[in-house]
Amino acid sequence: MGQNRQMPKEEGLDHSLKLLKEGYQFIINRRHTMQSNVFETRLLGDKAICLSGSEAAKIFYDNDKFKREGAAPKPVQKTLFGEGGVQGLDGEAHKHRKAMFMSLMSKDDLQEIRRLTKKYWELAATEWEAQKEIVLYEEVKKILTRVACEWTGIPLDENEVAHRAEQLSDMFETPADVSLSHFKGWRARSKAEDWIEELVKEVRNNEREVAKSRALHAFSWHKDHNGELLDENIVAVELLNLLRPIVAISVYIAFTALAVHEYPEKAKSLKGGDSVQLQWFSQEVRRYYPFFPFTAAKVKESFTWNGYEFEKDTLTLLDLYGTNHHPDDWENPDRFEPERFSEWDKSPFDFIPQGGGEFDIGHRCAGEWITIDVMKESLDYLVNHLSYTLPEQDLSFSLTEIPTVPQSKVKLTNVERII
Ligand code: HEM
Ligand code: MYR
Repeated sequence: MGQNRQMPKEEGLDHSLKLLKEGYQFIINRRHTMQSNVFETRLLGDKAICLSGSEAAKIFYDNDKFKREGAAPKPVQKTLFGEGGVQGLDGEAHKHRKAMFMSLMSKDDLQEIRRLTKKYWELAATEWEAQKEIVLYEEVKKILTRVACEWTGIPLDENEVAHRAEQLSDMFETPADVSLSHFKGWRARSKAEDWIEELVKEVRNNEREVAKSRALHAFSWHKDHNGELLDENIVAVELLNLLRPIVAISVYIAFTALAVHEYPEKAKSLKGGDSVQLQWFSQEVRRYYPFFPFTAAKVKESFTWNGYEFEKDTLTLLDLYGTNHHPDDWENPDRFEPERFSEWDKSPFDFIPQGGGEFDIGHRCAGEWITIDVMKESLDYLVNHLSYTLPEQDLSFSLTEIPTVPQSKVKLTNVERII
């Protein structure tokens, strides 16, 4: 046992506004100036600890050291996560609820979502052929809204697609917004919860038929670890924990199209649709481009690590983007090199765009396999089933806005299907 050390510390009353202003670079900037993967700052009026890199991630995902109850800030709960969902549970309650999600991730479920992804790309592309220009990010949100609803068993009228796509994306586009548009996210969540709750009621009253294999059925009839049906609102929150993030894959798909454009030499290997090449390219998109910036937990019981004291209840952030770019974990982290995944050892702690650790007993993203499959299917469609031109546009993306997409949202012209 070594001696206790003083944790590097950023002085000052509160740095929440700086976090919102510096975005993806907030933790990286301080890691550099303090030369430390662990430091203390002040957020939301309280002491907070920031962690980066795979060694620190191992600690963060130790269930004896960290808990999730009360960790997500209110604005994030009111827009992105919802209240009472799996993200804020611990122990047995979490394990049981997480199993409800993971039961939908079988081989057949994944094959079904790939089938739907291909089907709705094909449908959309047919329409794009008649249009002068499309905005890919906005179009893909609609494709994935159709995919998400059909995959979960949620009915969706043709004339409802654009509205629901906007509602579901307002929930992930606004959580870190300080302007009025943050409230678009609140409103969207409240309306969307009403929409889904109504469907859950209908299922429970036998007024709506839904296949047993679909999430709407599974979640509506799921019993918690005490053998009770979930509250209707909680079922709605959890169904939205499927719908919203499936639509959010559109951010990665916008970056995928950008990567194909920016790294044409690397994209050559994708011609022919080899699954391994599609996998490495998609993994590198998830590592290289910014999306989910950091995740949050609270210290469960006070402990000491590497001589630093972690005091009970301290808010702790793990830098996901920064870990994916950490020079201790990655060679030339700021180069886009899909082939690096040929040698990756599948560590659960260094490549963590959707969180790290374990799926079943930890908070690692339940939809990581879906994300990868939907990205691969979309990448294959872009590269091998479409031809298009990228007109003059601003494809730069900000590292200070959370979340971020290319400025122009990726405009395409002359879209044609390759049949
Ligand atoms: C949790 C990112 C897609 C469902 C998470 C976490 C992150 C994340 C960072 C939290 C990890 C942690 O706190 O340790 C992403 C990103 C996605 C994505 C960047 C890309 C669009 C999906 C999809 C689904 C999904 C497609 C479902 C279909 C969930 C659920 C949790 C979660 C249910 C909570 C898990 C838990 O608390 O145990 N995701 N996710 N996500 N994600 Fe995703
Ligand atoms: C999802 O919808 O769950 C997937 C992607 C959402 C990314 C949204 C980025 C904003 C995250 C805010 C920080 C949360 C800290 C606990």
